[in-house]
Amino acid sequence: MRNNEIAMVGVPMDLGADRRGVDMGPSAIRYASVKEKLAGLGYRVKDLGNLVVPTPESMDAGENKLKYMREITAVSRELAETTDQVVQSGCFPLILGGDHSIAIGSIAGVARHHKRMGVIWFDAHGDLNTSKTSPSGNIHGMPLAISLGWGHPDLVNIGGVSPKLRPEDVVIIGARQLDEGERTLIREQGIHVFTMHDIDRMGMGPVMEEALQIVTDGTDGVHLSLDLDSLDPVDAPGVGTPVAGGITYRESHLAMEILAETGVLTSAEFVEVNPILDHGNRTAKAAVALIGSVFGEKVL
Ligand code: 5AB
Ligand code: MN
Ligand code: MN
Ligand code: MN
Repeated sequence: MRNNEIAMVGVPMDLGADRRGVDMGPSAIRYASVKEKLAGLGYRVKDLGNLVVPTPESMDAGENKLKYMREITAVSRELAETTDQVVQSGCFPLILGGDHSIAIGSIAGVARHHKRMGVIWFDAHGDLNTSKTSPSGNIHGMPLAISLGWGHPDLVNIGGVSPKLRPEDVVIIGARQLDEGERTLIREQGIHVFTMHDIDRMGMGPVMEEALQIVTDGTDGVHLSLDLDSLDPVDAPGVGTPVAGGITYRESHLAMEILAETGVLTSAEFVEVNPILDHGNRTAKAAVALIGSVFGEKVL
């Protein structure tokens, strides 16, 4: 990151998920003072505003197995160009979602600047479905598979050649609800997953140390993709697909603080904040607190 500069871009995307409301995530995160938080830490923040995302009510969802694929492809291409330009300009890309399908575009854009990129994926879910395995047809359940090169050709080829990532460079943290097809893929491809069980047994500190070793081994960049549903719904109720028994507020902060200490991150996104389902903007506030920690905020 040159001159401590962060470029922030909002993607009010909800075409990848069943519930409306996650399109307001970027606004909620801004309203929770993300810019002020980062400025207070000494960063220069450029807010590039939001990309334009079509409104679902104004369109037909298209094929039921890949809902709104055409529109998601178009927005993802634009996001790939945006994140690419942000990196080119020497700024750190911070992407605010929006449903998790936006990771397709952000990863495609930043991956152009790395020979091999690691990814840390905080999520209750695997996001490793394809149209064949998806129980919902919702593309927000597919972005990690797509970045790994598995899925519809139009999606995997967004913003450059596929695959963007290798399975051995990816770590999922916080998983507690996987579909059958995702489990098979994880086993067959040897994707590293730290489930809630692993976090309970090992503790978040050791989990992060192992995760960091995996994503930095042989790579020249690390992207953080944090789905707020990785947190326990008590701390992050404003998400479309909550799953009980998640990462605690403290554990999530420890994870971000460890990432900050190592300084390996080259890009980050915070997704799935849904203000309609939230209580008092708690989830967006949690996102901003985590953003503070991952950019180096400390008590002392
Ligand atoms: B999220 C589910 N696996 O594919 C599917 O919030 C849920 O980005 C996906 O992690 C959740 O529909 C997607 C059942
Ligand atoms: Mn997700
Ligand atoms: Mn999720
Ligand atoms: Mn490796």
